[in-house]
Amino acid sequence: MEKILNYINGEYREPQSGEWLDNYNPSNGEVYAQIANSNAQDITSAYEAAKAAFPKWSHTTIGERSRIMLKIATLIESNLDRLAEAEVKDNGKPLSLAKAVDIPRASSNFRFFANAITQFSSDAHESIGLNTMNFTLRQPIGVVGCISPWNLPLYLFTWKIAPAIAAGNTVIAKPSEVTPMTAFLLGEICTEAGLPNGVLNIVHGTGPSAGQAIVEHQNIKAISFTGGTKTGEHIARTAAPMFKKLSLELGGKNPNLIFADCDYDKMLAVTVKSSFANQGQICLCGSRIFVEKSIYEQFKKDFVAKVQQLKIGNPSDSDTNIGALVSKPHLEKVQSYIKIAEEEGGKILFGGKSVTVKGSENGYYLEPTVIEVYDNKCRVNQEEIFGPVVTLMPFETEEEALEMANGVKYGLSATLWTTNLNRTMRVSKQLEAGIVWVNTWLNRDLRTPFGGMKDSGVGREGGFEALRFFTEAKNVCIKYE
Ligand code: TXE
Repeated sequence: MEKILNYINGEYREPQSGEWLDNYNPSNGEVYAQIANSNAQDITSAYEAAKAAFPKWSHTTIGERSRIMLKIATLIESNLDRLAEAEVKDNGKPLSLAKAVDIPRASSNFRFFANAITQFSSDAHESIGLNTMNFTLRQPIGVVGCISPWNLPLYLFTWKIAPAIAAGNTVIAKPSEVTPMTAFLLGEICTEAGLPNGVLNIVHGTGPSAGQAIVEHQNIKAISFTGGTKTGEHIARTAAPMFKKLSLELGGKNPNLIFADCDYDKMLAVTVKSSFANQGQICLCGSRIFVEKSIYEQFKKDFVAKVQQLKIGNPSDSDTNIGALVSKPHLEKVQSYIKIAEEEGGKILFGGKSVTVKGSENGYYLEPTVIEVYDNKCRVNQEEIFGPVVTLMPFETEEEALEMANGVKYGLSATLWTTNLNRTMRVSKQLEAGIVWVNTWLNRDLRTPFGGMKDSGVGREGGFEALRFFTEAKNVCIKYE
């Protein structure tokens, strides 16, 4: 059986514990690989490699760093099929999605930051009349930790690694133990691209063991984490006494506000996507749909009709719209929320049941599920489900829509559908979310700040924000005569 090894100091190594974890293919429920179950000893080895690589890498010219990163981007592209197939096997997402989004985006993460670093600059402040000149140095932090989740495995893994190494840091990165395969393959690509040994070290294993060891390590001074809010809270508690820099991208319970004056057909098509893309397992999916009362009944009918047409199937089939959920425990978690919705008086308008796919009978498939709820305070509207489940509710006024949109502990993204410019401005300004999309969804320019408010996280990634996170600002103040 295939083994997923750690990539430390440019070479593949077995875990020091000698222990392995099962790697499941969610589309058929079978174990198909063994994952290194790493512990603090492996993190120490990775740290030693990263520490040794740091002086040279942090003094490598921007041009050279950029050149290597562009090569990694190109190699990801030329391995598109292999990486996409690996992602599908690990995650259960449709192959068409992995080919169109996940893998190309992983490549653009490297390409983008390879270019961004050539434009990154710092400030100078001349204290006029005082013969003093200040300038800001932006220096790499040293060895940094990147911890990523299972929903967009290579996409989010590279979203952290690329700015970290572009800025001159060396990295210890841990992908989710649920979807480690593409991170494992990235090691090979980095070696082929000529990334010096120790600049990127990829360690596999569970959160409480390998992940916790990264967060607890005294000399890893910055952690970039994407995952669940509970885990983020735990990481913050662990890291705070060591005064680490933290970037936390956590959960969401994103609202879709649909006004009667929107472009209806466009809204309908995009809302199906924003609800169910990647089986609803994207932190930016719109899981609460609020519709203006005058078009609510029409929307309900049209939305359910469109959702009915989505094809659930083996992720490798070209006509599959909805693949498998990532794991059995996750499927069970999502199903438990459908039960909660029924207990709370929600009305299942469509879906709600698990699906048996011919030839993949033991896979983790679930119907896309649409639930009408009557109170925004119900648990299915307050807690992150992170699956193919959305709720519908009508609203009468803009104020009511805003109150419901903001009436959750999360604040990651929001989508607004209207053609009224005044409303666009009013509502965008009042939404408690790090990202507001108007008449679009998941439209990403990598230069823009990305992150959430409230329990959705701390800090922003993307563009120069990420390069600022992965550097220390040092002011140099020169007095001259
Ligand atoms: O994520 P975890 P899980 C949400 C979603 C999901 C829930 C739990 O609601 O149902 O979180 O998912 C590592 N120290 N999101 O349990 O545990 C872990 O190994 C250091 C939203 O899978 O947060 C993995 O690499 N690291 C989300 C990563 O953290 C630790 C995406 C994320 O896993 C650790 C995924 C520890 N103590 C889930 N414990 C989003 N915002 O996109 C775990 N990890």
